[in-house]
Amino acid sequence: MKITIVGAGGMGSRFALMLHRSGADVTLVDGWQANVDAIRADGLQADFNGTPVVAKLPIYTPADIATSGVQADLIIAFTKSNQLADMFAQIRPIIHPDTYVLCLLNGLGHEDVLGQFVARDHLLLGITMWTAGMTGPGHVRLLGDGEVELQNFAPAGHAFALDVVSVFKQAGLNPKYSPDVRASIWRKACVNGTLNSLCALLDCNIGQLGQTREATPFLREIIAEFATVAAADGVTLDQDEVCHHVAETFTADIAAHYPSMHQDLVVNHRLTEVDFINGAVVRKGQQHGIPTPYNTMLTQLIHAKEQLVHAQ
Ligand code: NAD
Ligand code: AOT
Repeated sequence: MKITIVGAGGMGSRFALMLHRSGADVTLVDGWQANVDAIRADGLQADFNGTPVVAKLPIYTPADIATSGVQADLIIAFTKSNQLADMFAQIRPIIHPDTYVLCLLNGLGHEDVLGQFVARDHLLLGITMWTAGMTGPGHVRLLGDGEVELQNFAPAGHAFALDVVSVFKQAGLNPKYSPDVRASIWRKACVNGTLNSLCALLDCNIGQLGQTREATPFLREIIAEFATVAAADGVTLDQDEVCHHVAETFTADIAAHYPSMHQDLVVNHRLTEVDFINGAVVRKGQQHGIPTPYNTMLTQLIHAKEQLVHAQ
């Protein structure tokens, strides 16, 4: 299976490295010129659980890929949410009728964006509990374990989704075929809707958030709003189970992780994905007449902080 990963940031690099080490044919596409230049010059450099690893991988800019002759059986999307539409508009020339696209971004509603570029029966959706962080152009830190849940968006994609599960298993990515990927996506959105925005606002990692007295009440209120809106969207979430799932991270290996929204806003002064996480719940709540005061305030606070740090 020829795989092209679009978005060679922390997560795209993790998946590229792990797939490459298992023998898969992997090509990268990235829009950050300094990152492309660094990977071309010195390879992708990773701190892989404490071991320095270098992988020589082909990498193209979105403008170059159209004329590169690169063929992909599978394109894995790993941009940030706010980069997805623009990236896919640029790489459209490499999406052929038999190309599948797998979206593993955090957040809600990406199928609407990708549906403009790929047929429903060639779209796969999923989530991942792996983590990653960039430490500079061409450099990533990859710690701990994780897993992937994925499913074909339409029945015709079933066999290919199983092939992807098998390729990911070979790479040690701990994949599972999800029987209900919309529920998987909402459940993961609850992880990000609590940990990402709170850690970015409080400037702390997951473990430090968990040590505050407010952490559990915050989780309950935010997740209750997610669950009410999800139900109106046709997805049932078990609130107690999801609260437990999120709270487990407070004392797990992942406790030292600074969520990607913290990396964006606090460390790199970049615009965040909040409109696709808490903000998406606010918008969907409005459509269904469901009040979402916690998610509204979190979205507003993140946007205010984006302005204060002049995020771009
Ligand atoms: P990322 O920010 O590391 O990379 C995304 C894109 O932004 C890449 O094209 C990258 O080159 C570019 N970029 C990164 N830093 C930049 C900088 N300083 N200046 C200019 N461009 C820069 O994104 P990610 O963390 O890999 O996340 C991709 C998706 O995966 C997101 O939807 C995210 O929420 C999700 N996710 C992330 C993690 C995590 O631990 N990082 C875990 C699970 C899911
Ligand atoms: C995360 N982190 O999803 C992953 O940083 O965006 C992120 C992210 C798995 C479990 C807990 C947090």
